[in-house]
Amino acid sequence: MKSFILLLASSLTMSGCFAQNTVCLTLEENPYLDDPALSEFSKYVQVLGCFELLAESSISDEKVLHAAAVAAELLDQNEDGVVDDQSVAYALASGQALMPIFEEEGSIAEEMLFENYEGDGIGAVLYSDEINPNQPGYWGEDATVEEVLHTINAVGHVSVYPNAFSLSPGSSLLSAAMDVARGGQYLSVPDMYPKEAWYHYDDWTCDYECMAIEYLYWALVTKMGILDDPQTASGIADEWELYSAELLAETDSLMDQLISNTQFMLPLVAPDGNYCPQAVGISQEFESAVPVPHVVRVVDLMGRDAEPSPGMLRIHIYSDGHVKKQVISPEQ
Ligand SMILES: [Ca+2]
Ligand SMILES: [Ca+2]
Repeated sequence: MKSFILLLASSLTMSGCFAQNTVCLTLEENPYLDDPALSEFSKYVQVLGCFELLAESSISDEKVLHAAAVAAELLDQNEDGVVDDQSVAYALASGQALMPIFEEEGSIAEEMLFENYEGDGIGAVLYSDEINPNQPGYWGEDATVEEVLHTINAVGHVSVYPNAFSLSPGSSLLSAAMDVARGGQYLSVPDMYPKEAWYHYDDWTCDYECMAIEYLYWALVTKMGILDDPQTASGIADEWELYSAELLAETDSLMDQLISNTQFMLPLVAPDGNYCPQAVGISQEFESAVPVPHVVRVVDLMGRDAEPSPGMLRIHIYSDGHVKKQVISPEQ
């Protein structure tokens, strides 16, 4: 057992895990150094063949791997190493879904990206001080779950299931549910939301589509249960009132039914920052490789090397260190 734990620990170190979280994903060098939009990044992780992360050199390996683990967990909820929804995997891969991680606003990497990027694979960005591997997804501590969800939803679910998740007004089950949640169909932020609204985000820079992607995020993390504590509930109340799965089901049944529909395989289990689907394989491999102790030396009572000899007491020394006195009977 002790050896197994050591083996597991060393295999994790090799995959770049230095924290208490277990992350079996590999940090690599930026493969896009020739692309002017992406050349200022140095760290890279590729997740399950469909989601890429690029980070500036100053971002710790632990934070980059945390963001990668969260992406993997959201895409592969049963952690078997395969994206649960292959249609979403295909949409993310063909849309070149990418999460950039910057040291701070206005960093060189951010400027280069905004000036030169022409793709549609970026749904959100992350900054170093928004990442806390010890509090995955916890409001005010770790924005990783939110920003990665935005990207997966925007590049994946919206295009795979447009009738369900299209973002424009009057286009989908999502937009219909949001119009109820906000107490009306507001193409821009109203001066005042009606009293009965439970989703009342008031950021003027966030248009209807942006409101819809935020609404989808709130509903998903509510269902995951990671908003369900008094501090978070009061902290988010000015934007979103439904902090528990029970409240969501009672109050916003349209959205609750939409995200619970198993057809869409949306992530409803909160990431815990640990992602290592091959862990089972490691333990099985190790157990079958446990060597059976065998005799490595035979000595006599004086400790001198000796041949087994009928009737004589010999001491057998085994490969795992234990010793056994043995007398071969004369008949043999
Ligand atoms: Ca899976
Ligand atoms: Ca996990």
